[in-house]
Amino acid sequence: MKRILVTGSNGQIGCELVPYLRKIYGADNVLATARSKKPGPVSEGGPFELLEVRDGKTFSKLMSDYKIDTVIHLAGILSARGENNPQESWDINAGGCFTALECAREHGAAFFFPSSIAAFGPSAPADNTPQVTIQRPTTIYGIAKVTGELLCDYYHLKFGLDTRGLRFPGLISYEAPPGGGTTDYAVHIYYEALSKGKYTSYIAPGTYMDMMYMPDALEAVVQLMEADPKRLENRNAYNISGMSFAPEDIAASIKKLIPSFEIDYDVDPDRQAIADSWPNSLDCSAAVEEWDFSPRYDLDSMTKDMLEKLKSRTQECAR
Ligand code: AKB
Repeated sequence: MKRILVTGSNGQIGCELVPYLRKIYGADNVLATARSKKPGPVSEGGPFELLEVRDGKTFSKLMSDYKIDTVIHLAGILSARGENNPQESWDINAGGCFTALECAREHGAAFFFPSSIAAFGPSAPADNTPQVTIQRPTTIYGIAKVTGELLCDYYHLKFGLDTRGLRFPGLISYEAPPGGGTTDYAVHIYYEALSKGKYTSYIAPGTYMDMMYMPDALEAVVQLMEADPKRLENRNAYNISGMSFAPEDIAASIKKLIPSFEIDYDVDPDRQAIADSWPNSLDCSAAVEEWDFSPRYDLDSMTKDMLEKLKSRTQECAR
């Protein structure tokens, strides 16, 4: 990766990945793109251009203008929001991925695809879900993710494109909140632990999902993109996870540091149905064997860091 274009740069991953990549590869070598310009490090810390991911003409021109050799395609609509407008979700998620792959092919660029635990459905084994298994998701978001994975395989086989991807679990971060996901509760809970001392979970107790702290996710993207291509057997996307927990586990972890913290439940049937269709925990051995995936954070170390970072941000804002 020498000259990188990132789509969806204002999103939960993009707003942290762009500054992270700029630190490693140099600010001028990371072009952030998004549908709108927001003040902050993404648009002000290096080159920024407006880009709607289905606009192949502008996409291709930006790739020429900036001599791009790697596309990190993050733009997309998350799972729960996707169910409110499946047509739009398909159009942006599957259509945007196809356009981005075509531009990468045209310019001979490497391509990163963010798949998800949503690429599995209720018929996949729920525990220790294998890297290669049945993938019949029941959300439009998951269907677009499987499509993206298959397209990555296809472009690699047919055109020799250097495609690489990760099946992201729920990502927990403090820089920008996620929007419209099923795993978002695991971010909101930290904000409300500090602001209200309690949290009402829309996900039921006993619902296990894979999760990961953002610093591990950022490191995984770079590690995978820099991995020796000869070692990579999977060109669609790799299972990755930092931990698997249910709402009562994250509440117990917060309680160790905020003893008065309380959780209760008001389950949202729509998001619960999505969560129930996803794996409880992924088998990440292919990522470990093929590119040395090794996340650093477990639930308690993540909780400690999240609460510290959120607290210091609140104090800074109050000053
Ligand atoms: C979502 O909940 O939609 C995302 C995901 C797991 O892909 N966080």
